[in-house]
Amino acid sequence: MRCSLIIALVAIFSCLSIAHSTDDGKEQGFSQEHLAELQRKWDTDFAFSGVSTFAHLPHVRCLSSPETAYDIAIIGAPFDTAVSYRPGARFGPRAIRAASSRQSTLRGFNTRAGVNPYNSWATILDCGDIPITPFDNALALHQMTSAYLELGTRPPPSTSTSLSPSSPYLQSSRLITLGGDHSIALPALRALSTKYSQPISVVHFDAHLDTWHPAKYPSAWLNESDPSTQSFFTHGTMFWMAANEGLIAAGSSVHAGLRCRLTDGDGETGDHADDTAAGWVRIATDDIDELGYAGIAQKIVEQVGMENPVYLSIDIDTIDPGLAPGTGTPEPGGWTTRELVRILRGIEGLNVVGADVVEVAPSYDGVGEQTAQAAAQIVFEVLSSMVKRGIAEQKKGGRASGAKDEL
Ligand SMILES: [Mn+2]
Repeated sequence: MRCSLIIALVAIFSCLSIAHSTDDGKEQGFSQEHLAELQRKWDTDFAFSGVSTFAHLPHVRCLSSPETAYDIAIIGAPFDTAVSYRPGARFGPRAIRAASSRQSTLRGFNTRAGVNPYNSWATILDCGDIPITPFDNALALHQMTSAYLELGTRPPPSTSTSLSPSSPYLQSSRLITLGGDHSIALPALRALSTKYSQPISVVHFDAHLDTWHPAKYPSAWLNESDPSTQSFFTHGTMFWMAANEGLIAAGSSVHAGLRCRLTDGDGETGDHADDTAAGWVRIATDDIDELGYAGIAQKIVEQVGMENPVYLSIDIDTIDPGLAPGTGTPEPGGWTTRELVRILRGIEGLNVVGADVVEVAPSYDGVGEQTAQAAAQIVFEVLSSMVKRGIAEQKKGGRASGAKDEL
């Protein structure tokens, strides 16, 4: 018995030893030259090859790999059971990833921003998707909140070195979520307000308010005989819930791109009154005709300020459905993709601590995947802004160690 136990232990340790040495090709007899040659020839992808991650970024299941550190993580939230009209945004993350395939380190320089976000100081990973139940929205909300807390509070790589950056911006990791319906913004804000111990300014691009009281939806069954408030959590009410929970910084949060119909007029008792009471400022889609894209960007920056922590939440339905039809609640008469991109460039200096691109529902998209491509472009612009602000913070004296280039 004892002898066989020893043999078994020896066998286990032998296996561990082999597994370890396989990680290090040198011990297996592979020369450094050979390994370098393999890397040079094969460790690359064309736009159309490879397993689909955002922009061919390395994929790690970060939620179950607590040792994984990053400055910026792409995370999918494939959730769409809180929608009021067309479902399908659970397939948004995979569609956006596929549409991002022409983005890579190799040709990633953003001429509008003057930066290549994939070849900079930042470690950027695709952390895969949050596994979210489609059967129970209370559990789904709990799962998403837990995931955002786990991923959003993880220290970036540079903070574990002796040359830890002095800039608070560089000391913090940040997430960009691929939605998913818009309700995913509630768990994101819960996590961010916990992380920063304060309400978060929200810059919300959307055709819709999303601050609707739950009773603004058919709610006759919501009475004392049915005390459940589960139906409160929807993709049109999550900012109402967030405001009630004190998660949103009143007076420094903005909607932009609005053109939705309202429940009961624009007066003191209407949807806008509820919205104003929660501290929001509204910029309509049509304001671009008077203000131009630069004027809209300026109005957002003036409202939010450059230092407040900002959650940037971008509903793809901000863009006209002629250009981005693959979405849950399309509203004709929106901005062009170029106009939205230029507005995003105009607000690039904000202190964005988290972001999402939501409501991409590929089953309604065109054969050219134009909606998913617009979403991938928007993620690229947001990434560029996050990296560009990091470069500015480094120049102010908070330089992170291990920076790959000066740009
Ligand atoms: Mn919307």
